[in-house]
Order: sequence, then C-alpha cells, then structure tokens
Amino acid sequence: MAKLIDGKAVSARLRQEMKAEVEALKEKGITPGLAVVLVGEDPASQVYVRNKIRACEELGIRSENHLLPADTTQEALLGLIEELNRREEVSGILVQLPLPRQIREEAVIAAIAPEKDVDAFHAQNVGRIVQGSYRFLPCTPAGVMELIRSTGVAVEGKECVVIGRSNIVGKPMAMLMLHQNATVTICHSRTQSLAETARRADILIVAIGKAKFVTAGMVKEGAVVIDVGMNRDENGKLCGDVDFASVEPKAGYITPVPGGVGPMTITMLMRNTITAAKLAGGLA
Ligand code: BQF
Repeated sequence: MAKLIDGKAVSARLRQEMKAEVEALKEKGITPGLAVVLVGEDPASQVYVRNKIRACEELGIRSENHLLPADTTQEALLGLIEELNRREEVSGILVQLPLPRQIREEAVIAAIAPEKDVDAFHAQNVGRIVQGSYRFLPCTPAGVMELIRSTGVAVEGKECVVIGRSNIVGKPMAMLMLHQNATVTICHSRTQSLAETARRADILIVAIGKAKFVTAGMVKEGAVVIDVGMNRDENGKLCGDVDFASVEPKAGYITPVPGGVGPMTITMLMRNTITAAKLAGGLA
C-alpha cells in the first residue's frame, strides 16, 4: 500500500507562503503580474488557462488574459509579445501551448524576453538550467521536485528513471534530478529495455503521454512513482500514464491524477511570476 502524495495539499501549503510574499512585495511597491496568451479555443487549453488565472487571483497576482482567434498570424502574435515585453506591469508572459499550425512555437518562445519567460522555455533559460545557474525552473519538473521533497525521500545517490524526453518535462526533469546528485536514466519510445530499466528506479517519473502505460511489473517494490500524464481513458475519465490500481499496492509513494503533479505545475508558475517581479524590481 503506497502513501498518496497529495499535490493539492502541498500546493496549498506553498501557495499560502507565496501569498504572504506577494503581500510583502506589494508593500514595497512591486506588484507581480502575469500575462496569459491563448490562441484558439482548444478545450483543454482553456481549462489550463483558467486554472492559471484563478491561481493568480488566489495569490493577489495581477493577471491579464489575451484570447486570440485560431487563425491569428505569427506576425500578430509576435506583435503582442513585443508589447508585453515592453510593459512594466507585466512581470511574466505565458503563451499557452500547443499553438495552431501556422505559428512556429520556437519563434514565439524566442521572442519572449528571457527575464519574463516564466515557463523557462527560452534557450537562454534552458541553458541556465543545464548550467545550474537558473532563475526560473520549468514549472512541471519544479513541481515534481517539490512533491518528492514532501515525501522526505532523499534524491541524492538514488537511481532515478524518467520515462519521456520532451523539452517541457522529461529533459529538464532529468537535469533537476542530476543537480540533486541522482543517477539519472531517461527512457523513451525507442528504449529497448524500458520495463527492466524502470524496475531499477528508486524514483520513477512518468511523462510519456500514454494512458496507464506503467504497470506493477515495471515498478520496484517501495519506489516513489510520480505520474505526470494527463490523458482520458476509454470512459473519458482523466487518467495518468501510470496504471494506478496496478501500481499503488507495490509503490512506496504515488501521485494521483488528478490532484498530483497538475496543481504543482500551476503553483510553480506562480513562483516563477513572483521571481520575475522581484528580478524586475531589483530584488533577485
Ligand atoms: C489537477 C498540460 C498537457 C499538455 C499541456 C491541476 C492542471 C491540470 C491538472 C493544469 C497541463 C497540465 C497544463 C490539475 C496546466 C497541468 O488537479 O490534477 C491543474 O492546469 N495544468 C498546461 O498548461 O498545459 C498542458 C498538460
């Protein structure tokens, strides 16, 4: 029987501290502000954007929501970003991904001022993360690190396996674990011995994007299992990349979906927005 890692509870604790920090900053004349840009009407993206705006409201962070039609040109979006780069009351800029086909995501990410890049996707911020000299941490990996921390299980020296190699989760995740002195292995769709490799993990992080992909046979007894997946199962129910019913009896700790990594991603976005405001105000 695994212990459940409650992402909502860890989130609530961190947000309480961050709310106090926002109040203290406001007394110094610094109001953190987040600009959220959504192009098109993808229903999942709409939910994510709403979650981000709501978290800003909860913490007293100023937010603005820019909703653009699905046929927006890249030029128009880059124009908006230039304006947001210039405006002082905008501490952080978040462009919700994925973007419609006519817009190149790399061009948009490159256009965001690195000091306002609260997703930490800009090449300059990615470089800083690799070098270990970062200001912003990528939101989902940072949230996962906080969840692991909440278990009290040490990362140092452990066998950590990341399943998935995306630029948004898998790659930066591996880097953060490495910074904490873990021995890190990244598995992906072409990995030949995925089950055997996963079974070695003291800490297993799953971000592969396939519903219920990880079953008990791929998990070491007592492992910490972190599920980054966000899928719909055959009944349309939200589910992760881990087959929870199968893995839960074997794991030492496990995150649920929903209520695990998701809320932490949003909380870490709030942390980055506060950091961006401090940077702009000369406090970081
Ligand atoms: C929860 C995301 C895939 C692709 C793009 C809370 C969120 C989700 C779940 C949320 C996600 C996933 C976000 C829960 C933001 C996390 O209670 O379990 C919050 O809003 N997320 C995103 O912006 O883009 C994604 C997943």
